[in-house]
Amino acid sequence: MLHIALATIAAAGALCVAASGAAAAAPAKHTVTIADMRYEPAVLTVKKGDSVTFVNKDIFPHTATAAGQFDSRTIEPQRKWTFRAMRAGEFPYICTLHPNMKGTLKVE
Ligand SMILES: [Cu+2]
Repeated sequence: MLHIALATIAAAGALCVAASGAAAAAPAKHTVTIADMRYEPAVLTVKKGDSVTFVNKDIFPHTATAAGQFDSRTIEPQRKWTFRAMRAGEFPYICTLHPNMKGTLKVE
């Protein structure tokens, strides 16, 4: 009887640890809004594994392009593009259609 009780407590404890560990590691979702020819926020810091969605609310097509790192290709107005930041670093990006549009993604 005592043996069963101890086993139950141990199992409950293990479950607790697993649940809190999973919560801490859960990737976050971030949004960069594109409007009026700008990225908002222009500088975004995320954790490795997080996902970033670029939402084009402008009336023009845009891209979010960091050469050799990530490239949304054309995001039409009212469309979005999501990618997962798997590499740590600081990635300046531009819109290839309007190269004066600049943003930076920092991945920790
Ligand atoms: Cu653009």
